[in-house]
Amino acid sequence: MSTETNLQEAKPDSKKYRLVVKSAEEAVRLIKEKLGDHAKVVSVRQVGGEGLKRFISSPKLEVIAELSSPQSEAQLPLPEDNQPPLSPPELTSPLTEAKENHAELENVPLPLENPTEDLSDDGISDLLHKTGFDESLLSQIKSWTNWSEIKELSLADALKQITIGLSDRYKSNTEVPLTNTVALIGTPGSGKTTTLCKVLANEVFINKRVPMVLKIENGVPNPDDSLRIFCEVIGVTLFREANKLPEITDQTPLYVDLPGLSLGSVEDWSQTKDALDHCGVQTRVLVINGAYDARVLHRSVQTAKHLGVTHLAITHFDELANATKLWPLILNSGLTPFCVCNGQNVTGDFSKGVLNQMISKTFPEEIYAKGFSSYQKR
Ligand SMILES: Nc1nc2c(ncn2[C@@H]2O[C@H](COP(=O)(O)OP(=O)(O)OP(=O)(O)O)[C@@H](O)[C@H]2O)c(=O)[nH]1
Ligand SMILES: [Mg+2]
Repeated sequence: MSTETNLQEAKPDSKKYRLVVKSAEEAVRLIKEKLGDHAKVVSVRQVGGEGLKRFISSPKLEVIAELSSPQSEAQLPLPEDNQPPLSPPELTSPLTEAKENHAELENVPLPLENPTEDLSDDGISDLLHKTGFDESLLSQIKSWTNWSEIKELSLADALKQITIGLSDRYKSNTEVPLTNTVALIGTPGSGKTTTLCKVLANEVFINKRVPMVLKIENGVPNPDDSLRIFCEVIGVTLFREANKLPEITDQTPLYVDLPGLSLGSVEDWSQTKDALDHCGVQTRVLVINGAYDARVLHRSVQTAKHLGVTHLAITHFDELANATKLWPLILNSGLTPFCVCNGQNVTGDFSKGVLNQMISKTFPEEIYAKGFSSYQKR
């Protein structure tokens, strides 16, 4: 495969290097050749357009590799061309990154004009309602035993207590452990295949495992050349028949891509359950489009429970201004959060830090920016 490749220092003092390659094989070879055995891949992204369809027309991967040991630094090759150093890739949005760096809730920044001003009556509840906070979440919060205290606090403190309350409830949910057999299930177009590609790229480049993919048709056509080409590019074998699969191990987990299941056809869901039982697939991830109406999402969860679903993946998170409608699903569905997807890029826009992602989209930006005093004057 002939490929235009460049190897450049991503940031002169960071020991990070950027490669643009056409396949995982080429990335592995170049990293080893140019950076040595100590280099590790820190991120991989699709270059040129978004979505699987654009990816297959000209598959290119941008790989950022980092040198971890001082010995290998000494052998560093100089950038091969005269192009200026590149900035590191945007791994996450600045807000998400800021929140991810603020694991301690005490540090959640609340840039209010007057953060110490007290709220009265149900001021906080009205304010949240006005800024589009999900009603069902709001009534859940109002049923918390400490709500009577929260509503007496200043806006900054009230938001902090709500964040703590949500986080505590998230963490107290029992987690279903992941296994080596994972299927992505959901309604048509919910983002299953795109999510699968993101998970696969993460497995290959970051976890250094060798995943396999089984594509099940199950009577419903699941034509998808793009998945086949994506698998080829990142060096993953795609199987179409379960009985041809080699042994599944910790190093060679199995991922299953399925056709979309319509909420109107319960039969499709039960057939899929039989197929997954037959293949011994234990981890069953329901992929939902987070931009859908909450009632539709609730129905998807209820329907998927008949299929023995264990985990929840949320796509189209980038399209949400506020993710509060997703909290009741996350807290009450009994499904373990799996990941959040933030865009069409098939190798990026993916986070396993669901709690941080949710917190970063719980309170609208305007609520931070707005002083409570101006709200009171309305
Ligand atoms: N904005 C945005 N678009 C996404 C995201 N995930 C997937 N998409 C887009 O949603 C569309 C459907 O994605 P697919 O991954 O093909 O969905 P699917 O569930 O596999 O679809 P079927 O196999 O046809 O049921 C594509 O155009 C994707 O690029 C996301 O997180 N954000
Ligand atoms: Mg698909």
